[in-house]
Amino acid sequence: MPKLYHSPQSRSSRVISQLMLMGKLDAVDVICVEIVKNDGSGRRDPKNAHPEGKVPFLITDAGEEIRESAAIMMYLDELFGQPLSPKVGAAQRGEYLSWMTYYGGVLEPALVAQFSGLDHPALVGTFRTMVEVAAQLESGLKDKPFLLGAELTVADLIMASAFQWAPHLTPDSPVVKAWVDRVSAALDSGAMEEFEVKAQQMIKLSEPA
Ligand SMILES: N[C@@H](CCC(=O)N[C@@H](CS)C(=O)NCC(=O)O)C(=O)O
Repeated sequence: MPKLYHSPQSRSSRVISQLMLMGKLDAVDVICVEIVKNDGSGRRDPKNAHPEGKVPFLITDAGEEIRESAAIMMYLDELFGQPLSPKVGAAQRGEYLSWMTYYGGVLEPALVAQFSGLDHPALVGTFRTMVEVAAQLESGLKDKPFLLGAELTVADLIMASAFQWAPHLTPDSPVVKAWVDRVSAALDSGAMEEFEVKAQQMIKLSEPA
């Protein structure tokens, strides 16, 4: 069984949401770990196999280590028969891959630059800003409920997760806001909350005395 390292209310929560949506949460061994938070609280958990103590982190049945949310989410979708992405070679596969890599390559750096108040020509030159990200989302969502069309894919899960985590940074666009709401509505928020409470309890139980 693949091992997923997870910490509640973090970037690994979207991987749990994906597994729930695919009905595959039981097919993965979720190891709940502590992490160091942005405010300095928490600790690096010795149980976490990630080389820098981050989450998410996945170890496959063959022992291969996978880091980065997008890679982990694509791997899990593929492992379970691609229920949430266009098949390899099918139409829109390229568009899907673009959104998946745009997340880590552009959206996250632009979002972090915005909330930390960083404005440097090198950052803007390399990544652009949330203004361009908002424009891309608006044009990508024109006349369709999800990024690739009628069906929700992993691309929606990862792209919308940024704004579920930081609603105040959601672009001021009715189209983008309605899409974030649609993605949230597709997820089982009750089951997710219950899971996160249990995950937190497991972490507490394993804390050093
Ligand atoms: N680009 C990585 C970022 C992973 C990441 O920074 N995760 C945070 C949790 S939200 C973390 O583990 N922080 C702990 C630390 O930095 O030590 C991904 O998307 O997987």
